[in-house]
Amino acid sequence: MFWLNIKNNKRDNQLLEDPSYSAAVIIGEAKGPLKREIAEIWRHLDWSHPSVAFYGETNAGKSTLIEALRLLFRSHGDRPGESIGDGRPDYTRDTASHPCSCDDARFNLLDVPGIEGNEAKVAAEIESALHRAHIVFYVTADARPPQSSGGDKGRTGTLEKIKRHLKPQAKVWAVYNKKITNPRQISNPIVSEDETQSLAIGENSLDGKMREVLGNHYQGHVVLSALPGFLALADELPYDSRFAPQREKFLNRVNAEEMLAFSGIAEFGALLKREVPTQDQIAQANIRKLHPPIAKAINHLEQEAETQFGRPADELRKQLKKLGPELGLIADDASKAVSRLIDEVTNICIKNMRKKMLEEIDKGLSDDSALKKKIEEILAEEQVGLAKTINSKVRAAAENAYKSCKEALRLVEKYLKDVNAFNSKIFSLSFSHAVEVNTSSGIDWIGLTTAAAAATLLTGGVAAIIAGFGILLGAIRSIWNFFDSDYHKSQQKQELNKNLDEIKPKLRENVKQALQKVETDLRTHILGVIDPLQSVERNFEAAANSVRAAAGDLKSLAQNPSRICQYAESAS
Ligand SMILES: Nc1nc2c(ncn2[C@@H]2O[C@H](COP(=O)(O)OP(=O)(O)OP(=O)(O)O)[C@@H](O)[C@H]2O)c(=O)[nH]1
Ligand SMILES: [Mg+2]
Repeated sequence: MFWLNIKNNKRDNQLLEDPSYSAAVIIGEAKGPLKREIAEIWRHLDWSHPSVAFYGETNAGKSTLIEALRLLFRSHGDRPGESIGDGRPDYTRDTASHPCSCDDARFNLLDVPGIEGNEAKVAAEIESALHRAHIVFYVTADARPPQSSGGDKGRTGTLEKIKRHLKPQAKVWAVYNKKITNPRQISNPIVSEDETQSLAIGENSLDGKMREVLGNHYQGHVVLSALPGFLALADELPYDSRFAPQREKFLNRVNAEEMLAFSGIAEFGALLKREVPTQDQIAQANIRKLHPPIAKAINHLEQEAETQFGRPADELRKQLKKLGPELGLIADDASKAVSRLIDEVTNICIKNMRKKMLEEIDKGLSDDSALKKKIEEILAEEQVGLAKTINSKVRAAAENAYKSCKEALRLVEKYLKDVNAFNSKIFSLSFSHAVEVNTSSGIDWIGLTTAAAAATLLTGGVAAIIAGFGILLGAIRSIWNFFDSDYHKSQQKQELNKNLDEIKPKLRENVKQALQKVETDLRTHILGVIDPLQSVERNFEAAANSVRAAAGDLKSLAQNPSRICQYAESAS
């Protein structure tokens, strides 16, 4: 996973939260290896000379078969049999290319090192030979189908290797090389009934398994016996050839024609000649080689588009559809709580004023100007008191709303974890960041704990209340003359009560205006909780689309042979 490489780098980690950056990284990380792989294959492609590769397990008889064919096509140089192994694995280490001709057909026979030996030593040679080949013969000395790993993760089965190596080939044949040691076997049919069954009958036969892994590019199987074919054709062996005594042994029992007929080499040579690819087939076979890495990159990009971006975005969208109305309910609750405060705080304020002012009247201050001063002080005190009450009660309402929002976000997060949206590290980072923007600062969320609270949330509101108190002061002053000492306390009280009852609706109106501003601010804030998450959803959908588009570009590339060639050429 690419972010593991760079996770310790803070700058890159921040960039990772930006899905468009991550998408670009993912696309770059898919295209880099693709270009390298394509360039490597392109380097080995041969566009003019048809090449026929012989591939298969070590010791299967590939080199022996090629020796026999070179003799058949009279294209052998000196010392026939030199390339044949001595029975130990990995005899052929480097791919040998043997030019042959038959009538007007010219082609190369590629003697490829064997699989299933010490493959590390020959893997690169096998790969490059297969890149070069236009048709492949899978040579096996076993009539049974190649084995798969059977789920053993520790090793790659022969069948899996065949699939990986030969799937990109345009045409693949199987060759069963029947190894015989005794010349007497030549009088028997080359394969037994059991072997025929094992080669061709049913899904679990050699043909069945090969077709299963290679599809219709698999052409079928051929039976032959390479060594008798070679020995029959090797009539000019050097005297010191290790095959001379073996040839003698066979010729003592059967003649060369019988050996050749038994071996099936001549028929195989005829088939090979028929199968030599034309120029068009060469080009098709070559272009086919370039497909698997493109398909791999497409597949990788499509998967990444969904796991990293698409699926998390879909799941988040589903959740936001529910979160929107839920925030609406939370905002409604907060509104109700704030509206309820209108009467509550107005009543408290009037009650306090009434109580304190009546007390002052009862005290019977000697000087009426002292009483008036006291009344004005009470008014000023209650003005501050009212703002404080409003602040603390609004804060409680906001705290409740904050808790509900946090809980709603926690449920969204839990759901996203349950549906594995957080498997995308990029998404998990972005989501957590968006939630943090909303919640990490606790109640500072809406600036209520700071000294700036009144200046932010309550700006309009407090100003309205203060302006309202001016009206109250005026109203109280209108009954100033009742506070002269000529009036009885009971009269003063009666006037004050009357006056406060008149003031009350005006104060209520002021409080209402102040709280309406609070309510709007709070509602906007609660509903706004969804905004950063909506941005996450949009950004991830856009990132998914850009990775999908990159996969789409590669798909159209894969469908256009001349563009593939241009791409490969520029990659090289
Ligand atoms: N008896 C018998 N032995 C054979 C036959 N074909 C090949 N052999 C023997 O099998 C051994 C391996 O043959 P090679 O042709 O070198 O096998 P290879 O597939 O090229 O092996 P690598 O180069 O290691 O991949 C040699 O000792 C051959 O003599 C056959 O038809 N009959
Ligand atoms: Mg060999």
